[in-house]
Amino acid sequence: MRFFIVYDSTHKKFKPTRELDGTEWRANYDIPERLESIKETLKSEYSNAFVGPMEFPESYINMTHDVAYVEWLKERSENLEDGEEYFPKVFGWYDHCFDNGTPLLKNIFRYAWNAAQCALTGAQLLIDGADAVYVLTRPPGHHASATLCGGYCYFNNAALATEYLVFSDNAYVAILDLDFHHGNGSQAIFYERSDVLFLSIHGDPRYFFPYTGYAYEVGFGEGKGFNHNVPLPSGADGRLYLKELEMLCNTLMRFDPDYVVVSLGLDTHAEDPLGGFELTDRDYYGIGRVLSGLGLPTLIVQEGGYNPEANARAIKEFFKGFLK
Ligand code: SP5
Ligand code: ZN
Repeated sequence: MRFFIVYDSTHKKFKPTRELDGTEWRANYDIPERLESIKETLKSEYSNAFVGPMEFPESYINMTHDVAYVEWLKERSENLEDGEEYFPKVFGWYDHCFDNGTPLLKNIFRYAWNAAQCALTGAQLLIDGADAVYVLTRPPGHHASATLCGGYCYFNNAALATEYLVFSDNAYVAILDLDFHHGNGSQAIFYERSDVLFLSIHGDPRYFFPYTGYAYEVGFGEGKGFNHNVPLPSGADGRLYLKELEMLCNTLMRFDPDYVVVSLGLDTHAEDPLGGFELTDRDYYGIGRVLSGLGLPTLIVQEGGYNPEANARAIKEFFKGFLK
């Protein structure tokens, strides 16, 4: 198995401090430690698999993001003061953001682009013949759409990697989104496309952020039938989750993709502070087994997961299963 882990330490300098949850300010959950704990665990088992990111032209961002959105992000990125946190205006069209948890900081463009380049690197390694690549990066991406940041996401890392595979290799790609939260950005980007299949298991949109991902969202136009949402009730355990995952994987195999891009959130873990599922460490072994059973070149992109210790245990089990 040709397996790589793409990691870059630049993310450690990206430190949002707070977010507005309803009407309360609280500490921002997207902290460097949530990735560093994973890195430490994987370094001890798979240190030879680690590689750094390659460089890509900035224009590649426009494979998924509108020019005006990128310019907006860049302008603030350059003009904010050190330590300043700008919370975009969420209502109307003044800013490009859909929540109050995604502050702009100085150099945010650089951090977001760095994460995206890690994902593009993973895609390139797959094109070059790797069997599997894990992109260990933050900020995450699956909530970001062509024109909006939100949910801690600025550029959609998984969507950019997907577009890169489609354009460079004339490929059909299935995105399997396993973060606790619905990948509303990824869904929106590919909603009218039949060359990219979007599949997602997530918390019930009636109660959980980002309040999208109903089963009736099935795609539009050309893309009708190429979008599958599986919302699960809060408290869903590994038994239910793995059963639903296996069914979704049958749908995936019928699409017969050239590549699979997994948006892997570890916020499905019972000990996660934001997610509402009850998965245990051992369940990630099962998820790893199911994904390796697909037998397809796979790009695994890190998304959420906000308990550093639980993240480390979950990822260890995941790769034990996946690389078995
Ligand atoms: C990538 C990712 O996992 N992003 C998750 C963003 C979650 N944003 C927090 C939403 C907070 C919802 N608060 C509900 C009120 C309950 N007190
Ligand atoms: Zn999440």
